[in-house]
Amino acid sequence: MASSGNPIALLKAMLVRIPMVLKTIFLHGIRMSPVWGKQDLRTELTVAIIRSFIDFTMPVGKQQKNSMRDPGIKGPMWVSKITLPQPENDVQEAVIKAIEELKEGGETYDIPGVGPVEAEWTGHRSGVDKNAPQPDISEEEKYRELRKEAPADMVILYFHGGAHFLMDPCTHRVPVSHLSKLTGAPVLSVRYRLAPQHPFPSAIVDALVAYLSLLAPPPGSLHDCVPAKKIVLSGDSAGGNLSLALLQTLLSLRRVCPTVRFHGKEVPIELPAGVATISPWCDVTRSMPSVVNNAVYDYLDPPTQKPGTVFRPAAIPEDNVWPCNPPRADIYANASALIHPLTSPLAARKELWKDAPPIFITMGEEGLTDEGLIVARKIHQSGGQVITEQFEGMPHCFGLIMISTPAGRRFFETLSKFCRDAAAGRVTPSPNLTFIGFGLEEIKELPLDSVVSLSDDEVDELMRRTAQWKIEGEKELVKQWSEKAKL
Ligand SMILES: *[C@@H]1O[C@H](CO)[C@@H](O)[C@H](O)[C@H]1NC(C)=O
Ligand SMILES: *[C@@H]1O[C@H](CO)[C@@H](O)[C@H](O)[C@H]1NC(C)=O
Ligand SMILES: *[C@H]1O[C@@H](CO)[C@H](O)[C@@H](O)[C@@H]1NC(C)=O
Repeated sequence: MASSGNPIALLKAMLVRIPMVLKTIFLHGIRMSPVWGKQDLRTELTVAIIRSFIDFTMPVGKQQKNSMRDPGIKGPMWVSKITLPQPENDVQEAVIKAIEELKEGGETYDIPGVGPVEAEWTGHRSGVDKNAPQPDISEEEKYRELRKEAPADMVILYFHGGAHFLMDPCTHRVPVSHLSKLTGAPVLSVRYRLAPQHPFPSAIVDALVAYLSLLAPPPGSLHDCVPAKKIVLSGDSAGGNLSLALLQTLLSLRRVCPTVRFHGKEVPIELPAGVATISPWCDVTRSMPSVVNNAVYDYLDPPTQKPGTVFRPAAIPEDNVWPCNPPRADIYANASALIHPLTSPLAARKELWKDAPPIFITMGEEGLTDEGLIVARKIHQSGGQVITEQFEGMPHCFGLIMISTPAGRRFFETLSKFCRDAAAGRVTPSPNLTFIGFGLEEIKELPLDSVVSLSDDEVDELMRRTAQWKIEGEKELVKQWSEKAKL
């Protein structure tokens, strides 16, 4: 997000933000801030600063590159970089079978291909200060050291967030190693393919390769075989979305393709112990009211246009990444696939959640709140097992960013407890949302059945309306594009 790695640019970036910071402090001080009573000064400043760095007007390739800057590996973490070797095409075939089984009609998508998948085993390293360099040992030796400090028999398979086109495992090492510390589990953090270069369903293929690699380690793996009942899927934002999409893929494969050929073995598709999602992005169409209503607490702004107007592509300077050929209305998927259940978990029919393992959903009072609550309600009403938690006034993924604040500590406590309980088969699902008030002072239990006023049908209608609007918009884009190509 920062503008550049060089010190002059960094200084400049700080200087231009001084007036904004002072204004925030001043308004907070005189209790005139719009979030007074729901955010403390630190949270409010964090939101304002992150918001000021988000710049969706840069060319997409540049946004992507900036967001993936590697901060290096230092301090209290072990990171062992691996490449999961390319399996047979059967993994791709399996994902396509799942998509076809779940689809409604005319969804189109690119055939993703299957390749090797890079990932990072991530764990906590004790007894070193925050700038300690990683020792100069092999990746294998790092893995051994990591396992000494993360000896649990469970594994967390982690998918980073970033709207499906930004960020990288390298940007999530701090919170991910913290999660490992609290659970005693090694975390495999996956470098899945990103849009727009690799749209839906490439990321799902990579996620499935990573999952199968845990169940049936390919030759040369550092790890031993991990039983499905000891794997917890986890992810934030788009990564939460991806972990739910992987779960839906597995659930649907159990119906249509119960074993997948993987590095010469027929691997039975078994379900993970649980899925722990952090501010999950469940509605790629971004049609729920909280996207607008909670914008004041969040650094993610609402979409700039909505159905009813003429669709216009975002005003982003072109580069070799975006717009793509043929053009799409959406970075992640063809417009026709936007409300496929594997794109938008929110679109998944209720009965699709019935056989799911326990699911944990934690969020703030943010743009994505409604979609998280609606998915939780669907899972609960379908007879599935869910634990849902919301923090008043907190922005998107606050826990990962503000680890050492009281809210961040409370966030990690329940997240890590869920992961441990899931792997031990002892999750107690709840029909209630646990609502944690500002300052952690008041904690309320609210029935999931009534935390969102929109009915499932109204949700469906909103999503369909946006998707239809983007489908029309995309048709127009493709038409202009092919006319231009003829000239
Ligand atoms: C995942 O993210 C995509 C793209 O942003 C979104 O369309 C989709 O709804 C999300 N899926 C889930 C399961 O949340
Ligand atoms: C759910 O919340 C209601 C009150 O809103 C409470 O009476 C009930 O005990 C709660 N149930 C659980 C399992 O926490
Ligand atoms: C998205 O799907 C692929 C594969 O079916 C097509 O080749 C593309 O033309 C399509 N894109 C659009 C904008 O429809």
